[in-house]
Amino acid sequence: SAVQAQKKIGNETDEQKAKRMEWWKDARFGMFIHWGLYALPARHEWVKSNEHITNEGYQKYFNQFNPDHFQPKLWAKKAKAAGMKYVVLTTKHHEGFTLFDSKFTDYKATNTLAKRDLVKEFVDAFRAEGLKIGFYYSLIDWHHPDFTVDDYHPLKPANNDENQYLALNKGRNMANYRKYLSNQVNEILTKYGKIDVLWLDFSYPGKHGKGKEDWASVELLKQIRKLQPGIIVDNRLDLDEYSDGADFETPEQVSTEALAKFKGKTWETCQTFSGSWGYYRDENTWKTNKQLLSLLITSVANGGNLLLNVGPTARGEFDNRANTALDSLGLWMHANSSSIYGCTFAPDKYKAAPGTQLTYNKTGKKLYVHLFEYPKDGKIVLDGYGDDVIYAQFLHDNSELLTDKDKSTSGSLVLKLPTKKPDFQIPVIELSL
Ligand code: FUL
Repeated sequence: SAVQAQKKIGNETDEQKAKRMEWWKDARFGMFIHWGLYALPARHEWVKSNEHITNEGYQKYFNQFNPDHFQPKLWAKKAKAAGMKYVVLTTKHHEGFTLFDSKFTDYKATNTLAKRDLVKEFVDAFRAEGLKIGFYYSLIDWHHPDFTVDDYHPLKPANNDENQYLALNKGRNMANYRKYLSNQVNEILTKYGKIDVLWLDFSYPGKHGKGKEDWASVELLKQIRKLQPGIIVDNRLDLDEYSDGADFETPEQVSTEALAKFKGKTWETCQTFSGSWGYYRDENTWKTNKQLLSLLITSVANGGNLLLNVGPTARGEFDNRANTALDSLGLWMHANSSSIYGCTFAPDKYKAAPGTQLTYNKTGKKLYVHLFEYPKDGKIVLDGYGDDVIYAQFLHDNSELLTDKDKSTSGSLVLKLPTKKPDFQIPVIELSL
């Protein structure tokens, strides 16, 4: 098969890998944080590329960066209250600015009005709340003088003019950048204790793209595994031909419908509240609470994780819109998180009734029915579950739900629900098997 034809980088057994991935698969819900200088222009973390801003033009954001309200303890409390079990912070995004104190650049938080290593405080705060720690680190770097000008670079020539590409890339030496990248990955994986996730972003092989040679991906991954043997690494290093080149797939901003095709794989979908990852002041297309819940539940119903992003402001705070969204997720999770943690898709024999989604806890022998649409007739018919279910209750208050065996269809179970919908956006029924 295709998988057998794949190469391997390390020599970890399947059992060892399963053990390493265990906490992550159980966690199901994490927080992504995109924070950098782009929070100042507040119009997308790609602003430098989108608006073709030079290093000189971008310098004003470095000079102005002064996050006087940065209190990562508050972020950590919010994440925990929302039910999130891990966090992934942009230690450096494509703009090249590092939130950590790096020996290999002056373009770092320490040299701004912040005057300190923001990653250090972040790690301490989230660890104290018991969340696992993940670092995002951008392979792309629009600030480094040796990083080749390519399709996405702010200096990308108009009309894709080949001569201009050549002229712009004269004197740029990717080997130097590769060394810089490897040095910084080394820093973030040695200075802050045990790091649980590394989220490298991203490869785009092609004519003016960047692939595994640009990052020395195989060597880099070996270096990472040596420094942090337990770490979980994403799939954006362009190592698809290696069976152990990545620990999880990263479907980005895909629809709930599209999540079904990842069933059976190991994956995490990353999603924004509003479209942009960095703080975007004027973006007004925020997802509703029901859409966010639906992303979470649909992810688990297809055996994956949700990494939900917050883009803090330039002052270092979550804005009101983000706080409100996190608070409502927290309310739902407080009552219903048993249908999320440690859960996955249900065995094939159990089909979701119309208007519902199913998750399953194998060790606890529970099925969870998520009522996306509340039945008007107060009944849910579960075909083929009949003899398996020994008890049914709502999750939010553990109140019993009476059942009937449907005489007309053998093996069907009828759940009798109160006619008034419980006061939860998506109520959950727990079935004990
Ligand atoms: C993408 C990046 O280009 C976006 O800015 C963001 O970080 C997203 C999670 O990954 O590839």
